[in-house]
Amino acid sequence: MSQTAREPHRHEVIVIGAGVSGIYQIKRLTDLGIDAIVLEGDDDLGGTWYRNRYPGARFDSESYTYGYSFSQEVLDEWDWKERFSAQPENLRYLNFVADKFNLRQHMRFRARVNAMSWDEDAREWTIELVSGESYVARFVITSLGPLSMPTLPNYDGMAEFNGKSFHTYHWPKEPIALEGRRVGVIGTGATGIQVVGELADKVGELKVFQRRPNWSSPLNNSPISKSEMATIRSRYDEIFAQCAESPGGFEHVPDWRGFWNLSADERREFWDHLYTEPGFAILVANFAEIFFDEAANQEMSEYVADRIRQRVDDPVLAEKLIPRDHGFGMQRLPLETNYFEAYNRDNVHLVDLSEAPIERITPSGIQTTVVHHDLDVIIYATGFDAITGGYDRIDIRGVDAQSLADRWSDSPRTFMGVLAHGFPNMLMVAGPQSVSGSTNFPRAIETGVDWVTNLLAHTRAGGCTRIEATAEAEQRWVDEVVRAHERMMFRRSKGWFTGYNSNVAGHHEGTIRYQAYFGGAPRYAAHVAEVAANHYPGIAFA
Ligand code: NA7
Repeated sequence: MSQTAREPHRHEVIVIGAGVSGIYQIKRLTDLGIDAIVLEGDDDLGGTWYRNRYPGARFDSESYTYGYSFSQEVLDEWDWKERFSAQPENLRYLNFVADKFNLRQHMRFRARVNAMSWDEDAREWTIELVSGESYVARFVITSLGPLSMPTLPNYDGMAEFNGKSFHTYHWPKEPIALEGRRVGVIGTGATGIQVVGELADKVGELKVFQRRPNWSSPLNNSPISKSEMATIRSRYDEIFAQCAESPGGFEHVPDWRGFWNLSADERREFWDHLYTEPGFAILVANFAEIFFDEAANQEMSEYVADRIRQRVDDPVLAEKLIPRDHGFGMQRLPLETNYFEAYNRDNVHLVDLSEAPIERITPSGIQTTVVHHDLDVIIYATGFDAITGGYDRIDIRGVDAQSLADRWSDSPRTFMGVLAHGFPNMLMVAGPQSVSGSTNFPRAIETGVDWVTNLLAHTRAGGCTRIEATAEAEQRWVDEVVRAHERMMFRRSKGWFTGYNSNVAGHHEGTIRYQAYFGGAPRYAAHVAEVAANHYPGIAFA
């Protein structure tokens, strides 16, 4: 039926975002027979895995710990083919899950939400799309994704570049001819490091524009054979139980022997082993002291620096690739495949922006303060307005038309990352100050979706039509988030974990935003479970 401006579409629940969390959320809601739909801005489902099509995009989490755990059928039927599966396969997986449960029928694509406002009298949200269409719902569940708002630098001349240029998040769907081309990559975060490792031997010339080096260690990916997959399948219960016990939501668990109980030689021997282990083992199966004890962290950093020196032929270049302003694991650790070896190739060059910053983009390349780099393609791997960016781009107005973006301008404030005082009936999955930004994402979102669904069921069963976190409960959670954050050494580092982004006003160095909960997934899960078991203290039902 066509819609006029006076006839909004009505549903009891509207979910915003058809990524990893939105897919599971709509499954849970429709299983309960709730009238719910998903509004998705893109033209298909998949969120992060729909968007990030850049070469080298793949999981840093073991594939079988990233997949959903909620359906035995999915676990039985889906075979992971690589330990760290790549974007095309990950998108196929999400489509497989959505199609298996016929979830597409509940999704509206090209439905980008522009604004939403709370009507206190009606106890409803009105949601306006960019297209002008509108929806009304009793409850809104935001599953916006923590990394869905890409940010570009603001260099003069960016629009005048004659070649192709794009942010990695907007990598085009159609194939790009890169063979023989002169390609520039700006940014050396997790994304830039994946791109460089993948493209080094596929392009004519690759110039990597590095403002600050990042610590990075090997991903150690490998294929998963049929028989290995069968073993994994038989161990799923154990694997997910292990993830639930690990602070990061991974199957790797910290080593509790005690950093200082071992000799320096024993520690090095252990790290030699971890360096060849898959994924985040080197971070999360390491001694916990490296996150809290400066001396422990320094020794670990020196170990990884030596590894970089061993892998990069040119000793001067190797030193430029070693971070000096933060220790190992103090920002989100990128995992790499042949990243450091790429610099041993004749066609790959590091452009150290700390020596000569970018002055402007020209029609034919990048001008630094000392030299012009001729380029055919510029890849912006410049990161995201993380965790709160997806919220800030929607004009969200709560009680008395207060703006969520204004309320969060210094730092987000939430009750367990799920509710915000002053914004009734808005439930966040993977929201700010939950653990989803700080741990293995799907493990945390399954906790989040289940919790939100149970809260909704509880609210409906009690005949209530309005829920809101109290100001006191929100403040208590913010205090807990700050406490957990202040314990971590990385509180001083410049990365998206602490809300730093030089391209976003108010997110610059020196401003700490308490974006995520760093108390660990088990503590978070226990906390939210306790709140539910005690009939939701801190939430006002009406
Ligand atoms: P990140 O980790 O935020 O990295 C962004 C990179 O881009 C980082 O190296 C930045 O340097 C660099 N950057 C940003 N702006 C500029 C400008 N203006 N000039 C030069 N360099 C710049 O984003 P990623 O996409 O790599 O990773 C995000 C997450 O996605 C990742 O953690 C995974 O969870 C998936 P800086 O360090 O700020 O000096």
